[in-house]
Amino acid sequence: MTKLAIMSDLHIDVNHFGNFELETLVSVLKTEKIAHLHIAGDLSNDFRQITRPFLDALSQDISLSYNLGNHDMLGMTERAIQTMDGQVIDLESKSLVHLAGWYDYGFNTSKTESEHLASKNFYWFDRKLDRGYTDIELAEQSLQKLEDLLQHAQPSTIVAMHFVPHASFIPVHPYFARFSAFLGSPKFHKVFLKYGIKNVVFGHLHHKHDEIIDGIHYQARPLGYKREWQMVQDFLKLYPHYVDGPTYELAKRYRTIKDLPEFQTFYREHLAKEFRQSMTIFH
Ligand SMILES: [Mn+2]
Repeated sequence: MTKLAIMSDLHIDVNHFGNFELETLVSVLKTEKIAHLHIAGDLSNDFRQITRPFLDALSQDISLSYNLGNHDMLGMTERAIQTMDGQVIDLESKSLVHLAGWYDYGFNTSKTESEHLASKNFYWFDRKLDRGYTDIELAEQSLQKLEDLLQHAQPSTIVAMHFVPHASFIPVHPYFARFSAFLGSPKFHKVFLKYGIKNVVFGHLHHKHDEIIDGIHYQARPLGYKREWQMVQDFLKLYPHYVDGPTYELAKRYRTIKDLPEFQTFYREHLAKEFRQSMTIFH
């Protein structure tokens, strides 16, 4: 039996990961007796300079794998992305299939492809990526890759991916609706059904999800940015007088407390818990 933990969206550059964060993560993995850690994308915006040294350090203590997220692809050639994308890992009693995934605008059918592309090129992070194919083509390639990887899948096969595989997880709030086209594709769910997959873990959204759809157990426990962390909410419950303005302004709320000595102490005491809550564990 190989105990597997899946995490995603660590964003170690924005979240300023240093030795304390690395050591705390290793200690949580040891406490939980995790034999293999998989990271389902978005480690940082700089794979070579920031992510690689982190993975090298982490792999001293734990068996490790990862798939790319959109942030990891910044500055990468399409050839490097394709080479790294899509693997099957044998973990004794189960296997892990992992890939990045992509989007085909299928979560927002209210606009044309060219309208979606115009929005993307105006504000979306992925406008900085140079992949050389249309999003529709990239999603098709990813779905084909998934089918190839699932040829020998067992019911015990676990799939990890970065992008969102079902419309059920797409936020309906109007503020988020404009991003929905770039979050994933509903076609991934159909492939999982075709191959009898029972467990899928994804990331990208920075919202936690745990839901069974058509017999497929979908789980997402992304770490996300510090301003989104559970400990920020917990801290503000304990010190409500620091709540300044509407609580949905996450960035402002976090800026108010981040340098307080009380929060610094709270951070060190609660980081292990935050990491533990951001792991999906399979026994
Ligand atoms: Mn992402």
